[in-house]
Amino acid sequence: MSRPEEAPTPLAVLEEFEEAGPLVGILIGSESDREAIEPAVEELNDRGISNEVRVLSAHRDPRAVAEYASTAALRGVRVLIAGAGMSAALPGVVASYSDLPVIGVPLTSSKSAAGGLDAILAIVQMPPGVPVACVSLNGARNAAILAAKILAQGGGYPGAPPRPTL
Ligand code: RP5
Repeated sequence: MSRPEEAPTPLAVLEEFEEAGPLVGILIGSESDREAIEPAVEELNDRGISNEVRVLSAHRDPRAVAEYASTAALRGVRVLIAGAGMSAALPGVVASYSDLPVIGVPLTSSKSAAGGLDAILAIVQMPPGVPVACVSLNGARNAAILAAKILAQGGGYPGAPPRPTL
């Protein structure tokens, strides 16, 4: 009788990545969101907290969002910030693919139907079991401060994989 193939360990999977990720991963749904998310980057940089910004749309590039979110913890990322406008599905989709805490930032958009209220509702109204923290409209700086507070609690959660030392 043949033995079932062993699943790869997290470290084996980690070897596929060229380098460890930062502590905070920031996603935005569009290049047009970059200016609005910049205060989060500045706040994290001021605090010496490593971060990266990726432009990935939940609607236009769902596979890339799934790949990023489902591998973030393995790369050592500890908190995810996701900013989007209009039908802002990004934070919720990210939360559905990752056990990391996700902070959503509703953003105004020139195309918004309700001055940003559409994005607020899309981010706040998550179904039970898939939580997303939501800061104020265009509250990128607050998202970074909240991320810093989460990291200050120990940078992990029960059962979290150890932070890689690549
Ligand atoms: C959302 O749609 C993005 O987060 C952005 O806020 C909004 C408009 O995107 P663009 O049409 O400017 O790319 O998905």
